[in-house]
Amino acid sequence: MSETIFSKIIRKEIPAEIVYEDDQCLAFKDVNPQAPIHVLIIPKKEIAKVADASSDDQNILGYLLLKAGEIAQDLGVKDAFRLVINNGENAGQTVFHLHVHLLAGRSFNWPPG
Ligand code: DGP
Repeated sequence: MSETIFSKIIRKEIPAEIVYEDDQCLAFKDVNPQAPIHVLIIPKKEIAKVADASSDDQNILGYLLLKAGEIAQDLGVKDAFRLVINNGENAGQTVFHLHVHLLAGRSFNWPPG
């Protein structure tokens, strides 16, 4: 995959409001928040989208969800949050480095738009 702006955020070449980091993932505030809390959780490994993940990525995919739950707890929203992963342009993906949106702090509709 070609590199995205998220690789630059991982390397700290451009700033981001980081809320969590370890050797496998990074979580930072979305620059265009869609809810009072809107955090992106990304693998440090460059995977363009869910559909491009392989069986080698099984652990990191699960890890991102576990971390999402922990970050929600740290942010005080563990009882009500929404996780979104857009896969592909027609599903709303604009940055082709896999990311989990963690949204909280308002009510959400179902079905999603
Ligand atoms: P998606 O549409 O699912 O690909 O979401 C991409 C998100 O990434 C979008 O909500 C805006 C956010 N975003 C794009 N560029 C930057 C950036 O440079 N910094 C931060 N913090 N967020 C970004």
